[in-house]
Amino acid sequence: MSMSEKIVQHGIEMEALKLEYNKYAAESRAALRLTLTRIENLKEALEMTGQDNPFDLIESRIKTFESVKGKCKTRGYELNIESIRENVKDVAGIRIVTKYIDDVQKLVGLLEKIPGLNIVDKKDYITEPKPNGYSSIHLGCKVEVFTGVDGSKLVPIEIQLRSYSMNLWATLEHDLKYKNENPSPEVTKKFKRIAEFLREFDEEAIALRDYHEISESNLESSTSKENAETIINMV
Ligand code: 0O2
Repeated sequence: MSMSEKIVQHGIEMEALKLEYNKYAAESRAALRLTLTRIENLKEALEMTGQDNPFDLIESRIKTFESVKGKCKTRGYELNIESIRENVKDVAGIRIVTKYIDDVQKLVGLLEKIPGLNIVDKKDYITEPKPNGYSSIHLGCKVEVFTGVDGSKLVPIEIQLRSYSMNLWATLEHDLKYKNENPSPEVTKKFKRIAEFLREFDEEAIALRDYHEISESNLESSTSKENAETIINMV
């Protein structure tokens, strides 16, 4: 086969794979919709309690074909639909961002209770951040989707949970990696330092929140004590 024939053949194969991927992406979208509804229901139920809500931001996306191809290439996975189904577990992805770092664990505990979410894998990069400083919790789930044509299927979906500051770090680092695949060691070192600094910031934020909550409850109890004393004096 000549070089130009090979290029044409490759183009035809990629078009065929893209069509298969689009079908798979539709199943992933269905899994994403079901899961988002369950998460929104949980968020609303928590809001009804009137207590501080651990959810701050909920985002979702379906990986583009280009991004899946890139992941297969960098990870050395074969480029066919069976391999994508088997290896790329984050075609459907949800990201939950919390204000405080300890809200992440609270939410994981609640998500674990959602029936039908089927958490099959948990990667805790908060307890053990990646060497570059990346910090989040990734939950690998298998969501049952009924497709009229093929019956029911278990479709993988990844839920990422992280604090505000971890989200800021990951967004900037992702952006930089996108612009420059091989950042210099100096840049990598700086990102690691920023990650450490943000970890301290997260700990301080919890301390401030708890200090504020304790002062508020002291104030409330002293106010109610004063109120009670005023009422007794009036009697
Ligand atoms: P996008 O644009 O978000 O789709 P594995 O078992 O290793 O395959 P793992 O550990 O869950 O799975 O992580 P994986 O597959 O490397 O990355 C999944 C997603 O987590 C990434 O998707 C990122 O969103 C996020 N992520 C993981 N590691 C890093 C990191 O070092 N920096 C940043 N900024 N994000 C990270 P994509 O496909 O990279 O991007």
